[in-house]
Amino acid sequence: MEKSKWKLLDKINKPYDLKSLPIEDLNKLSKEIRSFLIDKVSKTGGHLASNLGVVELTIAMHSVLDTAKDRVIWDVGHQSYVHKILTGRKDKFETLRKYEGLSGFPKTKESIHDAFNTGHSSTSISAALGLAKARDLKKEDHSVLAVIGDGALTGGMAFEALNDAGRSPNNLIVILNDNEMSIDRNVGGMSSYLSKIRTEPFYYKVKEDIEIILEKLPPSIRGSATKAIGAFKGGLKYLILAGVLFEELGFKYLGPIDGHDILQLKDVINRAKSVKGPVFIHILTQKGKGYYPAELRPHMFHGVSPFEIDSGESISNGGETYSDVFGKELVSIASENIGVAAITAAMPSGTGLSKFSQKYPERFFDVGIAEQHAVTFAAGLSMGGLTPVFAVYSSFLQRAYDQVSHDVAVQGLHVVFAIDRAGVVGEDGETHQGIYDISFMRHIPNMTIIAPADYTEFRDMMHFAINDFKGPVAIRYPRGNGSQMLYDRIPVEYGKGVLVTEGNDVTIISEGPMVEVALKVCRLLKKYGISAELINSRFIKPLDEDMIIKSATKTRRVITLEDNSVIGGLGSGVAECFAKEDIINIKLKMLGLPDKFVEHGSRNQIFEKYGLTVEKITLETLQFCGVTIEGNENFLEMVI
Ligand SMILES: Cc1ncc(C[n+]2csc(CCOP(=O)(O)OP(=O)(O)O)c2C)c(N)n1
Repeated sequence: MEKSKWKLLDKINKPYDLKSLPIEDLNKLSKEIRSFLIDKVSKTGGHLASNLGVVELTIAMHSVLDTAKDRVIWDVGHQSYVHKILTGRKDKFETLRKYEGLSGFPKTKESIHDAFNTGHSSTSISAALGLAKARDLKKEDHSVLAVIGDGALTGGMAFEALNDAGRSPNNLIVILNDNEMSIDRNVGGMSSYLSKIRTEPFYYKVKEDIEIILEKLPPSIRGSATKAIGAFKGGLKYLILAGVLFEELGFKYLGPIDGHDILQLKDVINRAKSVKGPVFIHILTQKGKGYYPAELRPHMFHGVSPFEIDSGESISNGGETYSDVFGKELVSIASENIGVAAITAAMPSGTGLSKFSQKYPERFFDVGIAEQHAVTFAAGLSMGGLTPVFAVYSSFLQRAYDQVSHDVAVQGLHVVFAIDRAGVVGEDGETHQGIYDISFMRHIPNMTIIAPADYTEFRDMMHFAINDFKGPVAIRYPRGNGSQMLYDRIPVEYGKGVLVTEGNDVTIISEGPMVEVALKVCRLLKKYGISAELINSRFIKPLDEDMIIKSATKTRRVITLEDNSVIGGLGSGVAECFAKEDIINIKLKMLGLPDKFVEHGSRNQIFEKYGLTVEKITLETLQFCGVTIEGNENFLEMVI
């Protein structure tokens, strides 16, 4: 058997094993954990840089807490790998983010050490306050901590929670992990404020010194001295600034602390545990620490696919993605249309907007992790005469449902929602699936929703949505790659679908990337003597009802195929159309994602599980058309 490289780590099977380790060993352990993380994540892919930055913090927390009882909420949760390693899950690390393997985020179902599921940003302080209130009402006795990054602190929910928690009497510890980075460089006034504190780190020291002096004074004069110095400290904090904002909100501010010094971290967490009421610990860390390529380019190692350890280079060259096509085309459109503005909520590289940000910095807006603000801000830009394009991942747009409806759609404003990562996302799993956007956008009055089947259609749709159309419009497109062109180019026309293939036995109505799948299904069906009519809906709202009804009344059998939840999706739209037009005697089958939170795994595995592969859809369609096949399990071999 190969000898393990991680001698100390091998002995850590539960957090308790840390308690007896001297500081030298804890420091050695942090090195081993970094090497373990780099080794494993280079194979599985995942969130590397953020985890490298919290190694000492996580070791310190587990040295002074008992997370089987004490509750720690990791904001976003992408930085919880070290926590997973130290809480008995290191042997399963090869399965990280894989189908039926460890999740890349905290999951209460996975371990008693995971206190609350996370995935979307800025929820930790709210959840922690809830847990602290519940603890106190039930007269229980344990600590509650929220660990939040400076990026996540830009989200509105974090401010709402600080505002509420600060005036609460409940013991609660918020640890701000400040590495000056969101995925890309952090932005905004709060970020500048934190930078100022970074450069003036002596306030904590001064406060500490005063407290030590007070403790040493004889009891007879301690009271009046404390009062006098309290007034002085009040002035001092304004003078020196550090943490005054958090103190004014009602927190006791401790910091800034070197987030890579385990002894200091243990000390400050222990101190915070003894404070009554809410405490705010501000620690300074380096994202990507200990792995040179990640230190150099932390944004590239925020979320990575498998990579070569020596060079840091990605192993797979994924080719051009939908986000790449979007980014390039937007730059091109903006060169002619000077009213186009691009908005991101802290994801310039992920959404493909980096080039736009360099070329048109005055028309580019990174608003922080603030999807709600981004949408209403876009509404303002639109009202002011610009054409805003908000590029956002499908699952994060969920945050801004009310703003889409109340601020954009009610006023019929021309805002373009570029919904990236729509459909099944894969390894990030249930919190990140983009399988609900059709459902939560479709019923909003005034909203138009389109989805391209290939890159050519995507570019044409972007021109349509930005230059030709006026009103709220969403273009949804998937993660990863697509095809350049599936069929001859047909201009995009409002409300018009495309009849891709003609047939008589069954109508397949599909959207976005599922059109390519459906095309393959149609070819297979032909081998079984079934002639299928394929409609690319293009417009999910409004549907091309004329085309759909004409085809359905011919074939009398309709299958809808989408990479959205079947509830409220394209299929629902088709069913509503039949109901509205009083079309009867049509068999309708809806294929898509089920009514559940879809787990993590590769996209192919998820499609396989939920019956959305070419083979499974073909089989389903054959049965739907009354064609029975002997020995279904050998179907794949039979058709190839
Ligand atoms: C609502 C929402 N929007 C966007 C994201 C994508 N996202 C994941 S982590 C991250 C940056 C977090 O930065 P920070 O909190 O500072 O943590 P760090 O990775 O720097 O440790 C972003 C934007 C998300 N998870 N949730």
